[in-house]
Amino acid sequence: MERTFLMVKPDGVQRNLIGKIVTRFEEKGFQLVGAKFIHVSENIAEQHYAEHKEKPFFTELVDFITSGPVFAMVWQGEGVIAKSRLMMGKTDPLEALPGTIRGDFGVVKHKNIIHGSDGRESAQREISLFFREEEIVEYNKLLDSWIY
Ligand code: 3AN
Repeated sequence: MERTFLMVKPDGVQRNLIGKIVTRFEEKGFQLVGAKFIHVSENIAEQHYAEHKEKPFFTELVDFITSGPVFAMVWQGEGVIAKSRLMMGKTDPLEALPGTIRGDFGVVKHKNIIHGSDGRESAQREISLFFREEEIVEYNKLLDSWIY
């Protein structure tokens, strides 16, 4: 089953949005298989945002993601990578549609509430950057038989 890495960023945590965000993915029918509440180190932040190393906002990105605790998660389900990107909305919360997480809760691009992997390769990379194999919980949900 497909998996993705989602993270409520420091602004989402400060604004008490963890519960609302988790609820959206639960209600959609995706399964939470990993979660941790952590302070991201500078080293992990730089690896996480490696693809943006040359961008002018790289330092800002690293400073922001390390500025307070984040809620890191692994979610599982059919099509979870693409669907969670749709549920998050566009990078710029002012362009993100109402009904999406960024569209409903965010205002500016650098404080856009949530991160989600943008493809299979990044999902795998980000999950293994933040989680050890044994921190991912395999379990059957009876509810699944009503979804699939
Ligand atoms: P997404 O998070 O939607 O995948 P990316 O990967 O293009 O977007 O950007 C990573 C993060 O960098 C975004 N979540 C956003 O917080 C930040 N970011 C992107 N573009 C800008 C920008 N022009 N100025 C400041 N921060 C930006």
